[in-house]
Amino acid sequence: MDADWLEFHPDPKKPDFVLPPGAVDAHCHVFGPSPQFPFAPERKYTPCNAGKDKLFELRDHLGFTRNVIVQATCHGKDNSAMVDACRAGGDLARGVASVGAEITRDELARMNEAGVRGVRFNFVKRLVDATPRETFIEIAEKIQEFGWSIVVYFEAADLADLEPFLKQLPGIIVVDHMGRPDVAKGADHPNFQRFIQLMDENENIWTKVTCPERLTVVGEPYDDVVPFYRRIVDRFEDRVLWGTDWPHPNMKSHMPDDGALVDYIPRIARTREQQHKLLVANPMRLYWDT
Ligand code: 0GY
Repeated sequence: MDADWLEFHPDPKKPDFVLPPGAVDAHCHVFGPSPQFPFAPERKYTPCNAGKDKLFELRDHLGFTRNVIVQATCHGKDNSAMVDACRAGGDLARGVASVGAEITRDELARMNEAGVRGVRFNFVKRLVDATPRETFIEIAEKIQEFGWSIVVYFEAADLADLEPFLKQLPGIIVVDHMGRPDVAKGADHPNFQRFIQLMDENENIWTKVTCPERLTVVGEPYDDVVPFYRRIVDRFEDRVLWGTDWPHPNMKSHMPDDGALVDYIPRIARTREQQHKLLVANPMRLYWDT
């Protein structure tokens, strides 16, 4: 692994917040383990191993029932580790893949049968080399017959440029980590207001209210990110998802305790109804009822 790589928390606390029955960790990854699942030659980072057994152990420890395993860029378009984890998880796991335009219908069908229900389009320059938008459109068209959704990862400064493209995409679009707002600028900043407006005007756009540990400027317990999540959850409670982001790729400042992250949930989804939608109803509708 990279010399400055931070490994996931070895001993997360048991959360005080009791998750509702059937709760879904809708944003997590597996890394390897290599050499069984080698990392991609074109990767931008080399992580520690963090395989499915560890992920499922964490799921049970925290009190989740299900996982949505999102392909991590360190595995490029080789989805084997993620698909293997989905197969091992059975009906308790779903996946989101990274694919190229050359993907065939048979390959998509095989992944669908393993539990994959979406693709991820990544625009974060430190993670991937750029993909032409026409390629993403081609992929988006190919997945329609399977009813899959699309996860999009970008940073706040890129939203204005990406908006026309996002509006062009068919089906449900899920924006990772609220489009990574610049928390130092505050929730009233035009960039975050633009993101809210995008969700207001496009009912097919969902978001993950995830990763306070990445977005915070002041650090734990991430008080500065709370207003951002509340604005989104209060306004779009039927279009939000939550996940741990385990094993937390590329964290440099600190490694969060996953149990403490679960304890953060009632700060951002404040009623039992919001919590149920965020953790159960919404992810089930998107990833299991299709
Ligand atoms: C995340 C965030 C990151 C990495 C990846 O696939 C990935 O490598 O998603 C990041 O470095 O911000 O959502 O896990």
